[in-house]
Amino acid sequence: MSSPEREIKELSARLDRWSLAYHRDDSPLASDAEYDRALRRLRELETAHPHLISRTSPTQRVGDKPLDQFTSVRHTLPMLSLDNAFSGDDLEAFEQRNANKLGLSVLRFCCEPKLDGVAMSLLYEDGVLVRAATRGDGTTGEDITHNARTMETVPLRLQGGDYPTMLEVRGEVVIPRAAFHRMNEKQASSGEPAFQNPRNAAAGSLRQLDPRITATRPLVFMAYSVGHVEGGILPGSHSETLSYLSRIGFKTSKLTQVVDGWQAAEAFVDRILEQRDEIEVDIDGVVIKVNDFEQQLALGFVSRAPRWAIARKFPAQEEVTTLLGVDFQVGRTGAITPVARLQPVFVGGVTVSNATLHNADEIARLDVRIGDQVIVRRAGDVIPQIVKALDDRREGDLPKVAFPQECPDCRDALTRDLNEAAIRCENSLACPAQQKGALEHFVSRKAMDIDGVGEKLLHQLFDQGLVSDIADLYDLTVEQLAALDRMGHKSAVKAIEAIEGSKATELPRFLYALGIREVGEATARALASHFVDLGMIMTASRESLEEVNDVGPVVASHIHRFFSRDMNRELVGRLIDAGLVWSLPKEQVALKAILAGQTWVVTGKLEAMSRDEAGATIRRLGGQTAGSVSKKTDVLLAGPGAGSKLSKAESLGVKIIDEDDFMRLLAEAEL
Ligand code: D41
Repeated sequence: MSSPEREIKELSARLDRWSLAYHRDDSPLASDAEYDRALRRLRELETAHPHLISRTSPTQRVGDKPLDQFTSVRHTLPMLSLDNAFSGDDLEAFEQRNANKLGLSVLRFCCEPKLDGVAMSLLYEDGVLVRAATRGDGTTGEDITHNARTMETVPLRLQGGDYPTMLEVRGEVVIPRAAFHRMNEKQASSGEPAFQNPRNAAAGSLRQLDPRITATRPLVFMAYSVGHVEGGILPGSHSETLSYLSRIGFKTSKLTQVVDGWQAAEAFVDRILEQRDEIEVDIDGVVIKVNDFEQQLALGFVSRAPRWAIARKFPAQEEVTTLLGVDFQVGRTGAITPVARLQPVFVGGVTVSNATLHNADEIARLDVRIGDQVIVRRAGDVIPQIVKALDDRREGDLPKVAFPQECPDCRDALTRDLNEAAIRCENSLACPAQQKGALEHFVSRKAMDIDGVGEKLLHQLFDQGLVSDIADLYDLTVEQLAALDRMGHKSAVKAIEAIEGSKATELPRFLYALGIREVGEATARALASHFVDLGMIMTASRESLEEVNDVGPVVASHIHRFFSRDMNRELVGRLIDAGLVWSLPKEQVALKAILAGQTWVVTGKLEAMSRDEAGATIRRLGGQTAGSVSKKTDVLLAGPGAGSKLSKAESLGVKIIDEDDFMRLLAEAEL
């Protein structure tokens, strides 16, 4: 073998291995830079020696020319559909039916999350991908080989040597929720219409004639079964088949479990349903399959669905309801948010009566009218959204949603910045809604954490003219509070004590509490550790603000503008005069920086301190904290009840410690 040929083979194999570790195992073996460097080297070699380019080379995933049209594909074995179950009772009946036929009493099931995506069939000849097809009507689908080739989770060549000469792998194409949101943000910023949900986005991405478009979409293929097989022997059960598929290079669900009896299957359903919001892809149920292939064969199928499998469906994440009206709320920073008032509807496991309409662009995009039937979606932890107005059901003329011309609270004129979707009230200093918003933010848990001064009390104080800005809080007396409606002497004392107690604080908290636009907790922390001193931040130029981690020109100008207003500088002065102090960051730096250079994530329930306190302690010891586990995480501090972060850390091989370990570490640091 010539030396370029050998190098090409070695590089291809290494890139395949790295790609599998990253995509299938969530456990990278190389940095992005290393991967890119190897891929670049491979491209160089292939450009110099074009006759050595293989169709299965990692470089051959993009660049195909667009098709003129799709061709249809007949599935050798039809792609069956699934019967539905909606309750534990349905599962009991499912088991009884099948157990009776087999002369057994209890069946062994393989349970797997039902991914809410688009089914795809992949055909491998001698281990090489030769064709990809959509499910279509189950008998005939469309050839989408050109698009499937662009997906990193679709192996161009199978791993290992023990595969049949002909192997059809079936599975679901999904888009993880986080990637879906990023994708929609990108669509919006380039003026393209947003996708309704991850499944529609996946379907639309697979249906492209131009594979260069598909290549930009964050599609993931997860295998769930084998179809046509020739010239080879496969394992004897479904669960073993899934392990086999993983071994030859496919991503499969890590949540799959083998159980005995329908009760255990229903318990699995409950567990998955509980984790639903944390699982990174949309799931619309659990598929329960008789695990043994001989039993499957004996059970057979009726019309288009196997008797041996059933989809236990979850409550829908999308429902239809009526738009009753739209309210306009003024946020803390003046942004006007339209909020849809809905006929209450049960969706994603909760009753929803409000949904966000985001902004004026979104209202225009949806072209929604008051009285319309609309599709509401609640998925993950996000605020319910309206994804579509069912205009074909609209009867007669319904009123359009009119965006207000003036602030619904202070009646000031509204403005819209160039390049910004939000329409705002710029009257921040005199708009009651914004003043109240600023007060609520100031006392909130992650800001000054003034327990005992809630929203209701703040509004009362504001409406009575006792408090108009955050510094006024520190002038309040027990007598003033006790004189308010529904306020006893005891709670008045408690509230004043809480206000007093908040005076000893930390600089990052204080900065965050000021409510500067775009300055969240992380930015506040970055500012505090960079500048150490508040005075330095207040007088910093835009350029020096931009030197702080993650502070770009926009955030820098918000900070600069905030502190250039006399009113705000005065406010800070009054707070300091009232006695606000923060532990000197210089002291903090003097703590042993035993965690310097480490990134920690905290999850689960802790006994001795809250997660936020644990995070603050980690940072005081020189460590960094992050909200989610990734390959950059060094340590996961996990208390009881830790969920997806723990399993992610385990799969990535991240060091995991419990609270006892953490307390020992603090003792060593003499904290
Ligand atoms: O996750 C899924 N969406 C999923 C779909 C799954 N995990 N397993 C499935 N198994 C089958 C059989 C039992 C017929 C092999 C399926 C589907 N079918 C399916 N997907 C679309 C229609 C049917």
